[in-house]
Amino acid sequence: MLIYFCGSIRGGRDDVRLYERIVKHLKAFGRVLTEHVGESRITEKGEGAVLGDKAIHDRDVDWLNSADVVVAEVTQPSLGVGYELGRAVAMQKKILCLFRSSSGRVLSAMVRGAEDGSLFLVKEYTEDQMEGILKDYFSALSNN
Ligand code: 6IA
Repeated sequence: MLIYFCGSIRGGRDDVRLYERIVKHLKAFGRVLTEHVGESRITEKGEGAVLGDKAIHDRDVDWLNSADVVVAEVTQPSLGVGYELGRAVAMQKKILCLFRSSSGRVLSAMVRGAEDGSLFLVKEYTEDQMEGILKDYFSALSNN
């Protein structure tokens, strides 16, 4: 199982510790292609960048193409995550979006409204529910 995890980078790194925890749990279900999203050494300022933007884009789109599942933490708004989700929908990938309403934010209608009850799911959660939500999602996948 190849898992593509999306989380904000230049959109802001407020949730990087949570991304790191999500990536850690995702590793129980498959190989995470985008582990760097949860690495705190990668900042929105560009520290830790080794590739140019075109190389990052092209590599990420290739990874997205190869992924079996896309998991996105969408609480921190990010153009890149929105773009990845749009591309993933066009590729008919299985997508799980995770949103924390405790943030006080209201999720974009273009993400919330993409929910279709099968391929594209949006789950509201609190941090302590994350592990259980991932377990339920991946065990439902393996039963299909
Ligand atoms: O617009 P954003 O930067 O918030 O977009 C974040 C999303 O785009 C993530 O889910 C990543 O998969 C992807 N992405 C954006 N930037 C990068 C990147 N390096 N490396 C890999 N994936 C990326 C940029 C690093 C630079 C800021 C140091």
